[in-house]
Amino acid sequence: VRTRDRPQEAPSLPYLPVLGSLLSLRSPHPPHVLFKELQQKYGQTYSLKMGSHQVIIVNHHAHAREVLLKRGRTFAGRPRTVTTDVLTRDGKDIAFGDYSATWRFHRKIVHGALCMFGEGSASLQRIICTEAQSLCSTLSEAAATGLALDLSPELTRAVTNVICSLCFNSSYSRGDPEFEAMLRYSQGIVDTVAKDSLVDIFPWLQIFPNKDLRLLKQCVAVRDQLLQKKFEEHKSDYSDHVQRDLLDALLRAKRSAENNNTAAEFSAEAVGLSDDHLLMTVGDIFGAGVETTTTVLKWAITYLIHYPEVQKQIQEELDRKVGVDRPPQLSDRGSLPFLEATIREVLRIRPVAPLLIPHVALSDTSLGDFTVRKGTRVVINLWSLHHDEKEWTNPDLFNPGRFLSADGSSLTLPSSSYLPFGAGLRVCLGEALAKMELFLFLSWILQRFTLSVPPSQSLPSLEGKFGVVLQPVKYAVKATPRPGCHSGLFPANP
Ligand code: HEM
Ligand code: PLO
Repeated sequence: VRTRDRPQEAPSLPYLPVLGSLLSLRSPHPPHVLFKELQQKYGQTYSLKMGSHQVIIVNHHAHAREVLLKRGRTFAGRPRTVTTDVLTRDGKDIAFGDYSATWRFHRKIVHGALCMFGEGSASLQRIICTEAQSLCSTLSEAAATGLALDLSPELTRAVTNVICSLCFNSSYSRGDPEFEAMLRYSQGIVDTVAKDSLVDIFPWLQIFPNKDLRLLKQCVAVRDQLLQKKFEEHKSDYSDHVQRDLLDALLRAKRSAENNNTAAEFSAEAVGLSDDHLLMTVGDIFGAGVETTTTVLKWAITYLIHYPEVQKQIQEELDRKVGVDRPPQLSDRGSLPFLEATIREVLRIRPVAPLLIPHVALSDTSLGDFTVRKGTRVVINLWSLHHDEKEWTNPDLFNPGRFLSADGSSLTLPSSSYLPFGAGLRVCLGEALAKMELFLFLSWILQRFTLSVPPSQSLPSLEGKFGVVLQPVKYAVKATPRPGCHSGLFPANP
């Protein structure tokens, strides 16, 4: 027997019983950076143990594509962890729920509901532009008083109101106590859920007092109360004839399952339309809808402050193609390649989910030449893909031009080592929505303002804080109105 025909195990980090590879994972760097560095010693694809769980780390796009696309179905599972079980009532949601008929069904309902607001109808554009208008008014007020402003709550409210319209047909005004509570609980969840915390490695540790787990449970309780309230309101004025939002779409699916199938095995419960499932799905979309897009907007602004020449180039493109007499609209997307390239570059250099969400092998399989046993967790290190020196020149340099043709007139994809939204069966459900929001919010802001930090303040850190999403740090931004652009110049809606 020739050795190279024998199935191989992926190279493994050392591990101990119970502890797994924990001792090799102690590092001052966040996990995505450490996993990128470990390639030098173990190769692009290697394995390690988290407690008793076998984990494969993938750092190259060829293997990433094999996991997500070629063997997408085999790798479509999700692990159960202590923290995500707390958040999702044991995986009754889409993102952290295992591969199942229920998961597929919920994805379909959400997809349908998002399409209802889709690009075809003008309604999504109208919702986003209303929020962009309100955001710009806040920036104007701050500018008039000469104040620098922490943009984070303002951007979060704008983005929250878009997803709130889609999920619950409602929105928040500035200072709304429910919104303030949402900001607090959501940050608590981002800081603790799926964190590389010991509870996820040693489930038995949850019997010991654990500060993070306690905080997570408190925050989830507050979130659940909010979701429950929206749910009760929707149930009480639900009608089969109007579908106002995602929650109505979910309620309609539940009613129709209940009406059509009286047999127990087809009950709403059995097909995954229990109240818990509905709440967790809408909780996912609400949570994902807020935290991801807000984070990208914050990164975009942070980079534009660091690279004023990029900001200026976007503004010149806007002046040329849109002018100052009307606000930008989705139909301008094709004529603003430099802005689109900047959005792509932000998503490359600071991926929202640098390790995606872990996948799980649903049966014995392989990855390249390596054997993979059923139940193995697979972590795609998007950070490595997006910072691969063989694929990107100066990967740590922020350079939107890399996504443009030589004459700058059209968009390109210079490398296939780029998957900001994942791919395959588990691809992000909100990609189209997120791209519309990023385009409209950034174009509205940059048409009217130049962003900088006050002279007394140093530039914001580009390092970011690793959690379930990679967030930039907090800092105050000075928005200077651009000559010729007044926030009240044109009506909110194109
Ligand atoms: C999953 C990125 C915005 C809903 C994901 C994944 C990534 C991602 C990398 C994981 C894919 C995997 O595990 O293989 C992003 C980025 C966004 C964004 C970069 C913003 C720029 C949104 C928005 C929504 C959303 C606005 C809601 C409408 C979801 C859901 C999943 C997901 C539900 C789980 C899919 C599943 O497991 O089946 N996203 N996302 N995302 N995203 Fe997004
Ligand atoms: C964000 C905090 C919310 O309070 C709850 C929530 C729900 C869905 C999660 C989201 C959080 C973080 C980003 C996630 C999203 C599902 C898909 C998305 C993980 C935890 C990404 C980027 O994969």
